[in-house]
Amino acid sequence: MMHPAPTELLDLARTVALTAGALAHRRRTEGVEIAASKSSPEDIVTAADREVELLIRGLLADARPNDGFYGEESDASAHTSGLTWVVDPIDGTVNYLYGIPFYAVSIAVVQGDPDPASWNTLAGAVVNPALREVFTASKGSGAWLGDQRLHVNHDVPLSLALAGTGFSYEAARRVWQAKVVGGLIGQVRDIRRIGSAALDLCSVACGRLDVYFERGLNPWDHAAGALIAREAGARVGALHADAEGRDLLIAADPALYDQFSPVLAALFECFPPDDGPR
Ligand code: LIP
Repeated sequence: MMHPAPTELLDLARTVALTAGALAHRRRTEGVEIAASKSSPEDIVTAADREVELLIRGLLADARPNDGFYGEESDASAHTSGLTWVVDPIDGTVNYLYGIPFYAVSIAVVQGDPDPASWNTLAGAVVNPALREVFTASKGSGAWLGDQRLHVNHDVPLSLALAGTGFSYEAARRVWQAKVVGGLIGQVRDIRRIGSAALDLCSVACGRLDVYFERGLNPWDHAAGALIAREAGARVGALHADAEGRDLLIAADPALYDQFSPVLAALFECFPPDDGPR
């Protein structure tokens, strides 16, 4: 089925993400209200998460009524056009709650179903409204921060790599993730926990991080950021030849990826996750 050029889809993603970012930022200044908790008491959703997703969903449906929608805070809807929008209205919700200026609106459009193992990501926008930063990419047209073209850091030895990662809303998994980080920290330059997978991936794209890895991400956390990292020259995936997904996501310059992934695999051997298959 014919679809618009990725650059055209990117214009829509960017416009909607900027509008949504402005609303999220305004609600932040007005005070954040926790609406509910989800998988655990730590896993909160704010009234703004829901309001921003509703706004995004409405704007996308007006512009492209036959596309599917797959968002963090509402029920999915199927496509008849072959395209699906994968949306995280506020990635970094805990940062948002605490007023830490590292949260983002993340919007991607994929060809096919919203499954990282099979989707073809055509365009993505990640907007950090607190820092007025707009990260974008469309397939084959590179990655950008505003109008600055992005490239990942090259020729970084593992021992000097600044590594980003994240922790789950499930306590048992956090304990396991901390063991892995404990085993890794002596083998890299240092670790950063930014609190938003979308911004972690954009940080790899713009060279603020050399490598990022996390286990347990949802498709909406990484859909746009993974394309932005890839278009900046990163390899994005899991261990071996696996595609990125809930089990694991790694993003880094290909040469660093090849140094990093065996180290992570060895740590997984040392500390087998106690929450099911890797
Ligand atoms: C967050 C991710 C982050 C992860 C958090 C959480 P949310 O997404 O972006 O990488 O460490 O546990 O999943 O819940 O803010 O959309």
